[in-house]
Amino acid sequence: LATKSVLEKYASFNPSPLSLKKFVEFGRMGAMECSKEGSSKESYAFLQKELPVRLANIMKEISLLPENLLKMSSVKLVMSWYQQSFKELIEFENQDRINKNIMENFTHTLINIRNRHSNVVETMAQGVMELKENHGIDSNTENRIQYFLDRFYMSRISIRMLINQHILLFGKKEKNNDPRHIGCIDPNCNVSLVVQDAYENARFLCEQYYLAAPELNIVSKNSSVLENESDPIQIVYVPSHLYHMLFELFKNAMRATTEHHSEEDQIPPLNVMIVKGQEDLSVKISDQGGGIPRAKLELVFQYMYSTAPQPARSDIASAPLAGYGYGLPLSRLYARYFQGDIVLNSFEGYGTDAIIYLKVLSNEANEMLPVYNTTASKVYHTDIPVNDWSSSWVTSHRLQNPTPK
Ligand code: W6P
Repeated sequence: LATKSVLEKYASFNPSPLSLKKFVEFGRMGAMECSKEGSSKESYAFLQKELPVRLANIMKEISLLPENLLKMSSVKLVMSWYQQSFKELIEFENQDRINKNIMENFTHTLINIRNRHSNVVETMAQGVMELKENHGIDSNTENRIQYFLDRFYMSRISIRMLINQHILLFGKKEKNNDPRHIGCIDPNCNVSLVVQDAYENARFLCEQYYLAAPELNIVSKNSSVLENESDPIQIVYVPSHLYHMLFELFKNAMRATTEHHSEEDQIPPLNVMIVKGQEDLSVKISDQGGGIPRAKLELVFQYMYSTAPQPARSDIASAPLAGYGYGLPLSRLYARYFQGDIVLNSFEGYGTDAIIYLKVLSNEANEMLPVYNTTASKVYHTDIPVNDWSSSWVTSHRLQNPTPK
């Protein structure tokens, strides 16, 4: 009962978003010997409140999920992890006489939390899949779950970002960390290098499965007025996030291309364009994989669509390239997390353009965080308004009822 009121208290605060610029400025202070101790205490003071706030906000939303989903053992398990982590964090409440011992305990607690939550995505996905198998999901429920999972996974991405930064900056140093990185942020992330790395690894999977893979062409244009046209394109970013998005898009592009041209002896290449403008960094991956009907485009970002029993589930070897997993919806969340996006444009009968947009300016790259409030809770309690445009065809493609904001 005591924990419940503490939860209410923290859930009543809005999360405080940080920009990539703030993360970097803060991390640079922490890297200097003269300010390291002060920075670590400041980080502790911030996280000691901010982490319970972010946990509490999303825990309140979990509790609004459809009843039969809350009954699933996997969802209960996830909830118990959140409760345990919340409890461990608020033990640091009111410990203002911060000493070295408390700081080390805090870092250990963060490492523990990170490990405890490492299988949250899979476990939550299992709950949704079981619900679908046992009860079936109507389109209202489906929309609510989509709305929830986007917010839930976004919250998780943000919490892990905060935890990782603290551990990397103030925990025990691991040897193989790039000294130019600020925690997991590369202030000079070379986009082309990450593109090539993601391509090579997707290509390896593709060749293993299809014994062939499309080649890669890259065209870059640095249009930033602050830089030379010949300068390599770099931005302040989390390389692992960018890699995750590119790897996922490459796998999809390769699969479509290789299957679409399986009867031919030539596979058309993937054409990548990287452009840095004043505000936007754009990466376009163009494939000639035949495209997808426009009406089905949004489906590739839907968790419920991707959790449909997949033909390749039993065949481990084919799994990495088979079906749309959670890869695309999660990739789009990574892009949106720092105010970017992923957009798909299809040319049915020809191919698909997948575009990653990122913020060039690190002060504009603010965390996008779900806020628990009455607007959010209404989505779970209100039936989605009826369509006020006549369009019978939409129904059959499950595209009606956009989630109200
Ligand atoms: C396709 C389907 C898809 C999804 C994501 C990225 C690229 C592609 N190409 O045909």
